[in-house]
Amino acid sequence: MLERELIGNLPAREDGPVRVSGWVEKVRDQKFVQFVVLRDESGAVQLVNGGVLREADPENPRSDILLDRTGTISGLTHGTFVTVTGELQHNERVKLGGVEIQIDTIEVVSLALPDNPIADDSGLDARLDWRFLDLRRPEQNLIFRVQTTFLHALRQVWIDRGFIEIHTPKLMASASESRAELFEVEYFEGKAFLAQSPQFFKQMAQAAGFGGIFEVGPAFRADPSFTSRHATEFTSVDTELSWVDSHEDVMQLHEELMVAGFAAVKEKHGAEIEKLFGVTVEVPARPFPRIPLAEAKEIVKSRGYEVPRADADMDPEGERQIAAYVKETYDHDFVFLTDYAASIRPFYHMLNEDDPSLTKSYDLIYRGTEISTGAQREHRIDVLEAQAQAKGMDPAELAFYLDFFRYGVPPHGGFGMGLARVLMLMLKQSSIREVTYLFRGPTRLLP
Ligand code: AMO
Repeated sequence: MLERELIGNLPAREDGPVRVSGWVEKVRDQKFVQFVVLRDESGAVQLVNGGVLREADPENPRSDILLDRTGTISGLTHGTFVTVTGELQHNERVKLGGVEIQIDTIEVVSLALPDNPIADDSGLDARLDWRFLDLRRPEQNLIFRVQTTFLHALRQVWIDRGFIEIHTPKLMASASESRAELFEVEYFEGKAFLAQSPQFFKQMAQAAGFGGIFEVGPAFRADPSFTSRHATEFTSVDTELSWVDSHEDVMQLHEELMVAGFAAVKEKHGAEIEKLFGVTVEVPARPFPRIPLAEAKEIVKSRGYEVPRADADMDPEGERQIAAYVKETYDHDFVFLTDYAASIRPFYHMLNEDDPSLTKSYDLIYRGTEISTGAQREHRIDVLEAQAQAKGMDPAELAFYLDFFRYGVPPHGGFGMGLARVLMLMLKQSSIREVTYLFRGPTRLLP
């Protein structure tokens, strides 16, 4: 490994010789002194050259550099990667971290073309076209550090509880959720489908006796919409656990995971998020409010908005309205909407014993947007088969899945959560495109 100091560590270091590597963010070329702002993944620092010599001095071996007689520094284009050695000096007047580096040597490792294809005010599409340059911005870098911390905290909870991490196949012989929004791909002489969710395979782990499992992986939806919260490929955070009494057990696990994730992000990045995004990360209090869907619709109606179809899911405006109500009433950013009608839920959700028109399921709404769906699953094969039939599912296509339930399986439940939606809402970003490493949508397959 090339020896270098991370720029973020410099303020804590003592003055003296130092070697840093990064890319050039800015060059200010004044007559006898040059300033370069150098950035790496951890921060930015000011480099200084000159300020002492006015003309070449044969006695001073650094004379060429100090006067930039080779034009190396004045020729540095934005984005050029360099390695610099020099003298670290603390200086209170330097705004950037209170330190600067007097340049001894500068090596151009990889020169950038002079024309920067994007600027600070470029639109989102242009930024996504040049995503690798866009990701050099400190805000973007922070988003992915936040994502790493968030997922690490979730993993810690799962691991502490003895859950097993699984990786399910994304090529399937049949649909994993519904025929709608299904990508079909050529598969040798036949065809395959891209997994819309790990749903069937995470349930398989229950029949396999794994107890609790989790998966963080891609899910594919041939959804032609251009909303701020839909992608054709997204990262799905999934978990499933055995021996649940109802969806209440799943909601409790869900709460525990969210609290752990938010607490870790607040602790590690709270100050930087505040500085770069002007957003305060709030760790949600437990329990999160729970409202049955039918009641939520009544509440929304009493606020003057009627969800278009009585038998339908909440629409986006309904989600915003119920979130506003929950914020006013409980001062909470999250709400579980529960007891969805069976007519609008997949066949694998368990029905409510007291009212079989309802399912033992929920959606989790965060700041007015759905981030998750969860449920207790139907594990009794005769009931499951009847529910699949009632939904018009093709029994032949489901045969492999139904077999999971013929050889013994514990009661179980779980949820799936869109990772980008959580980050978008946590950091108050306008679209999941901002918080997805490389967004995929109906008209975007590049880069
Ligand atoms: P559902 O279809 O509601 O449930 O998806 C779960 C969560 O995944 C996210 N999501 C999306 N994110 C970005 N773009 C999309 N096109 C998109 N579609 C869904 C959302 C959503 O809440 N198998 C069930 C989960 C379960 O019951 O375990 C499922 O897939 O945040």
